[in-house]
Amino acid sequence: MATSAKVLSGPVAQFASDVRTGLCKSGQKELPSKYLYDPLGFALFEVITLLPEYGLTRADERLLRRHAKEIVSHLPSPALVSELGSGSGRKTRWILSVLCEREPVSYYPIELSRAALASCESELGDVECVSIVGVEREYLDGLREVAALRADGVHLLVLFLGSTIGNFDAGADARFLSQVRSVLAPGDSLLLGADLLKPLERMLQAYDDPLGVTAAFNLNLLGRINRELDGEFDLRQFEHVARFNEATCSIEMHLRSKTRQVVNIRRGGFAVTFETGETVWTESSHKYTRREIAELAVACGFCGEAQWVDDEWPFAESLLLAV
Ligand code: AVJ
Repeated sequence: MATSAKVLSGPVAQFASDVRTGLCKSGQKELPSKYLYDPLGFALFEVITLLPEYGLTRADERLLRRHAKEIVSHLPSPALVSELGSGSGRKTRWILSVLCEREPVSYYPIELSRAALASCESELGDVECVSIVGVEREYLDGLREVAALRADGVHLLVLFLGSTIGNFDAGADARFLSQVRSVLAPGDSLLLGADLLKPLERMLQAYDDPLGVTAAFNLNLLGRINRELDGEFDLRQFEHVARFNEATCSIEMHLRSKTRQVVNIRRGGFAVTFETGETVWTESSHKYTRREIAELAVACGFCGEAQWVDDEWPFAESLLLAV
């Protein structure tokens, strides 16, 4: 009789396979940043957005609040709204409530994090005339699903806020935006939030805050492996590192092994050796220039309709039209 090995399926199997691929690579070990957002990671990210050193989310929200009327004035009516990675949904309130002054709005947040979808539904549930339909899918799959629901003559507005675009590897941001474009019809719009290049110290502080919240957010990825894959990481044997990569113009987060250690990931059926000082790269956050955003848009089949930049924290909100 065969021994009954535990068979993994669905999202846990995918997680196990991505962790194995990333940690068993020769050279720089890595883990995909999308896995930072389990319920604990999502809650820690929400705290990050409150940190004085991390101005990104507040700048994004300020721009949307201050310019919601003007942004909406560029959009044809009726419009359907979808958001790639809604997070808590707090920033989106301003656009939705202005749109609602014209017509009832359907809003489709697309999120892999169930905790984020639940938060979004309760955060925005009180905005009158908005019906919220959460889509628990990868961004592009979700967007194709939403686009297929759209009736003739309805404008599609896609929100991609918070500089999540910056988390793609170099070149992958353009590939992703081109794929988004291919789901849209000419005249549809994309509101893109992107964090801008700023003085080095300011960028580093934002990703290595003195309270250690970002460190906890980063280390939680190992905690998640322990919880979901029965891993045996001792979180105290790793430390958070934030550094600026000049070549890619990105802040990178890494987890550095304090000692030489072998870690067993039991449900994955493998073990990983870490050398003293070796790091696992967990996130890149690219910092854009305004010119770069404009060029990216054109290369991906959009034209720039308007752009707003925050004066306290360099961050740009760009309204792009599909051509
Ligand atoms: C909001 C996903 C873009 O890269 O700034 C915050 C997440 N990472 N602190 C970012 C994050 C570390 C973040 N995004």
